[in-house]
Amino acid sequence: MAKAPPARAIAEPPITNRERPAEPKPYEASKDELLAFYKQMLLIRRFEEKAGQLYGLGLIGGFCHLYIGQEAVAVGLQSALDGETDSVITGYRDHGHMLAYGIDPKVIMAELTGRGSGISKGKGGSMHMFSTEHKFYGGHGIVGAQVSLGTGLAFKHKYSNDGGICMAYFGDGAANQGQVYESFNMAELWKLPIIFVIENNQYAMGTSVNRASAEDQLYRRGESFRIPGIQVDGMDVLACRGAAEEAIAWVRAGKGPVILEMKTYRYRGHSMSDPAKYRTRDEVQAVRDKSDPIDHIKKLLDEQGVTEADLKSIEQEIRKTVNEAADFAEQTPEPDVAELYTDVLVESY
Ligand SMILES: Cc1ncc(C[n+]2csc(CCOP(=O)(O)OP(=O)(O)O)c2C)c(N)n1
Ligand SMILES: [Mg+2]
Repeated sequence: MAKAPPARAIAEPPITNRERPAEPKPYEASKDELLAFYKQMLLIRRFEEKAGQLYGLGLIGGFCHLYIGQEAVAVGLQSALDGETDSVITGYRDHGHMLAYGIDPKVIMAELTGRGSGISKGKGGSMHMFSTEHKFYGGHGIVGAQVSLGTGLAFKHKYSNDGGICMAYFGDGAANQGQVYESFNMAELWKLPIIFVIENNQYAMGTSVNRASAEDQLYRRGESFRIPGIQVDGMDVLACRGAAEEAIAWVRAGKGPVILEMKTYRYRGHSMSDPAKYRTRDEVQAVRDKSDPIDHIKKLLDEQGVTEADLKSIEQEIRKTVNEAADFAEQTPEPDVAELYTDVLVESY
């Protein structure tokens, strides 16, 4: 019998032996920070509820994807970024990320209602909002496109040595796209300063992650590119912030990209026109009951001695802000007809 060939030399240690970011710990927030997280998350929730109502009234046209249930992700992660230098890019479910970056709810709501005072002059709508002033680069309707665009932003940060990093969000569905892996390869090869955030809300339109993904542990998706991945409880704002701290430390140190898989859930349909027949009401209710991100932070505030009355007055203040945004969005005029011809690329290229 032929002799078995000698075992192949292992030239490199397996990925588990390579250096990786430190295991994240839940962020130790002060009472004031907790209150700030609570306010931001509640603002997103109430804003999105109002957007849903305005859509129902026919005041918002086109697509509208709500972020309800996922608030802890954008708030926890973006609270750790440096708004002066870092950039953010996401897909079409973008209102929450803008609010978490401190962008005025009025101009976001006015964009939803297609008004000239909207952040994209009423010409972008829900999916196409930008604020270069805040280094918020959209708002993209093409699934996965923001991953390669975000890689370009990270390239820019490195090329101009401006100290910034990019946070590029995408969904569990987008995580199966080819351009994501081309971006992973380039990002690691060139050690680009980017955090790839997979918001795993369990569904891509009506398809559950387990039905569509051969590897449904999405934090492992960078293994063939040597990109470390961390799985995070995306319903816990302190876990999100803690993970952001470690990811940012790694990326800022020039060690290349990191993947954060945020395990989260969307309560509403994929968009406003989704009848959600692919899951039961009980499934949604069970998540709301057990792991709602806002209920969680309320409990933490209670432990810090924040009273029901304090929470009520925050709630009132936020409802007022949201109502003012809605009034503004209903009352300001639509863009001038001449605006049809502005901001359009007409040159040949
Ligand atoms: C390239 C491309 N393919 C398909 C679509 C249609 N589409 C819009 S959203 C979506 C699902 C994406 O799901 P996921 O990435 O999980 O993000 P989520 O909506 O859950 O935030 C699909 C297939 C699209 N917009 N772009
Ligand atoms: Mg999804």
